[in-house]
Amino acid sequence: MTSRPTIRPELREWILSTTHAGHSVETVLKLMQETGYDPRQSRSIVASVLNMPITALDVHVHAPKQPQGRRTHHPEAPQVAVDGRIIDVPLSVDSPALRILGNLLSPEECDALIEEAKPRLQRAKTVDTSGKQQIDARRTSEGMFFTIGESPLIRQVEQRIATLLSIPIDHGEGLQVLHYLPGQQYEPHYDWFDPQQPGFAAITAKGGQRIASLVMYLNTPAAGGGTAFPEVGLTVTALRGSAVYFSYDTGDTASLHAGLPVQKGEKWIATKWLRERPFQKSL
Ligand SMILES: O=C(O)CCC(=O)C(=O)O
Repeated sequence: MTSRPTIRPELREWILSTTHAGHSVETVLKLMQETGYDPRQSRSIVASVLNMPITALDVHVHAPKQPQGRRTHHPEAPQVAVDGRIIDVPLSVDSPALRILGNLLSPEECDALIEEAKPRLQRAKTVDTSGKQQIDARRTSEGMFFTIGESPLIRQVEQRIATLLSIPIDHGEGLQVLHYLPGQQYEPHYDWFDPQQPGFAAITAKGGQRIASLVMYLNTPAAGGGTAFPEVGLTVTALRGSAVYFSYDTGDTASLHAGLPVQKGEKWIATKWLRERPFQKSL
């Protein structure tokens, strides 16, 4: 059994504010050693303050620095022809790089995605700090994941996204469909994985970091249910067949977003998260 080190409140505060400001655990340990802490003592203090096992620090300190992988291409023209469809781009934001995409899916594709998803819905989960899926009060919808290329419809949608954003299909996680009823929501969050979390290495071992998200609206809720970007001051209206695409770097706080509570009716979305490296084994 290891005893917990005694930590001065100012040191605890400094470690928390330094890591929350985006500095790595490695930097914190280096700075502590420069001011006289011995390496073992500083490791044990940092692990205790960040509430992580000492061994998890090795993930941060000794992990080989991965070169940044592939990025998505942001649609720039007001209209983009993909797969025989004209996709409208009525609104662009620079930070985060965000595009509203009109007419991305046909009404028939939206309805078919809902029907394929319905029998497999379960309470939606989030990824906890160790990389495990968990029930989370911040996310009260029901959801399910398709596997890549699972059906002709899924293949068609995945190919359209890959062409539109110039990113191979194998960089995508399986399409997730979510269903929200009145009062259900997804509280503000980031889609990128936090490198300070102990589960970061495990979550990103396959595919690397998330680099972009595409939220596609499969129906139009009677009231509420938009996607809010509080740092931008933007709420995207959920309209059947349209989507919001946004891309981000690790630590990009401008990409904070939330699924607002549905006030009346229901809301169906399909979300595609994209990784910097191939995420799928084979297609
Ligand atoms: O429901 C929404 O509008 C947003 C969904 C979302 O943020 C997500 O799935 O990551």
